[in-house]
Amino acid sequence: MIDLYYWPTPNGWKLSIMLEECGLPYTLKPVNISRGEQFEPAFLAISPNNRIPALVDPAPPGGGAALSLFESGAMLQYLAEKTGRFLPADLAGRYAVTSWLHWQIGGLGPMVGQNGHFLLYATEQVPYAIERYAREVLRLYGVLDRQLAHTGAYIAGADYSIADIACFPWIMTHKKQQVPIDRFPHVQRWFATVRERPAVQRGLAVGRELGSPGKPMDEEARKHLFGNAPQARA
Ligand SMILES: N[C@@H](CCC(=O)N[C@@H](CS)C(=O)NCC(=O)O)C(=O)O
Repeated sequence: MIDLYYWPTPNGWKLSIMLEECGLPYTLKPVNISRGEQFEPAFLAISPNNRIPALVDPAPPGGGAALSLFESGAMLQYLAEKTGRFLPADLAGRYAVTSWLHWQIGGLGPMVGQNGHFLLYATEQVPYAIERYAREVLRLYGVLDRQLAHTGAYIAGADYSIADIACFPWIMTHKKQQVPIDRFPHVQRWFATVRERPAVQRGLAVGRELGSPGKPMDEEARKHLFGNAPQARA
């Protein structure tokens, strides 16, 4: 059975949602990133970048040794290939999904992450950084809105795909991130549709009891997450 190394965060939810969508059984391996467990050697052997999610599949297609993966985009692609779901078989369709998947990994995720950092967690207010990331997040929402206006359905076309699964948890943070989603009607429509999916609801509920939604971040979590932990300095 697949082991999912996980904490209930936007990047973690991508994988809990995907596994629920595919109906694949998995064992949850919580990695408490607020307590520094992402720096433990056993976890680093699976995820050298000290980030969740990661997974180990003891039975990869075609046989062979257990496969260990990090980076959510690679993991989504792997599970899509393993199950034949949420990634079109035709070349053009597959690369439309791949392009939007990479757009999420290289653009939407990091920019929304930095926006949240400077808006909500930085110890000092840095207006230049706040404005820079807020503008970039609005630009990215605009890009997604135009794409969804064009497809009229899901991000990479008529069918729900791993591009939708990757983007959804980051758009879900729009209120906290102070993004006026009503300025992006196609994103709003898509978001409401994806949120209704039972597997998305199940994926978001995975490990809900582990997190502390709504609670302010404590000092120890700040140390581990914002680079002041000894392990991060080493
Ligand atoms: N590009 C990575 C990003 C993963 C990531 O940033 N994960 C965060 C949680 S959402 C994490 O593990 N943070 C731990 C840390 O910053 O030490 C992916 O897509 O898997």
